[in-house]
Amino acid sequence: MAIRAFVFDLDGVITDTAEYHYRAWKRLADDERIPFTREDNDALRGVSRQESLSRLLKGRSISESLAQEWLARKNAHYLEYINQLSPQDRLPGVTAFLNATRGAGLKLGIASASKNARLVLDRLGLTGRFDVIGNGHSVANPKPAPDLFLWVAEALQVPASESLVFEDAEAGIDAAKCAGCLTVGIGKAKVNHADIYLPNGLENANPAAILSQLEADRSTRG
Ligand code: B16
Ligand code: MG
Repeated sequence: MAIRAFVFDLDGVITDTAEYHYRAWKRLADDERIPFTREDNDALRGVSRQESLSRLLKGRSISESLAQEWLARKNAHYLEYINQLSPQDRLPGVTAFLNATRGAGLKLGIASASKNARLVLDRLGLTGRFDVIGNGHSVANPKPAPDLFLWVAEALQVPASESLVFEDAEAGIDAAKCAGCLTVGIGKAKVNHADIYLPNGLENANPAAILSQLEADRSTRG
């Protein structure tokens, strides 16, 4: 069984928008006098906007209409930041890695929890590089449910078991594994349960070496 598609998470893999999510949540939290730290923000990696608000509230309850107003306000702050993104905000190694992936004849997909994924990719000048873009609008159940990865695999017309997912969040690796995909964990979060772990992201990585490593691991396991 050969890998036929690479599927990339966006925030933390292709670009680092976590800082802008932090600033946007922090502005809302400060205005509403809710404590919110960078560590709190780290726990929101790959987590949907709605679930991020519940975690920020730490058990406190607010009305649905107030929740909607807060979510809209956070997103308005976030849009202010991401409207300033440019191709220079691609993470190191991303451009070369995507070119090499395409050169190797693989399909390319995005599976991001963000409802702003298309806008972010537009700003990075990367929208046209992907065959399929799955985002926060694509499915009802967010990561760690497998739904988004299954949706992207189906849209790519590649079985999930022949897709390799690149993710920086624990919830993302859990979701991809549950969908039956192979996984590459990126960065410092709890992603070392992935099939392959790349602590430094896509910088100096290459698709052929990753595919060889997967093949070698498979032969070792028999
Ligand atoms: P939005 P990813 C995720 O993107 C972020 O990591 C997470 O912090 C954010 O809450 C989520 O998207 C939703 O984003 O508010 O723009 O819809 O890592 O799945 O690409
Ligand atoms: Mg991510």
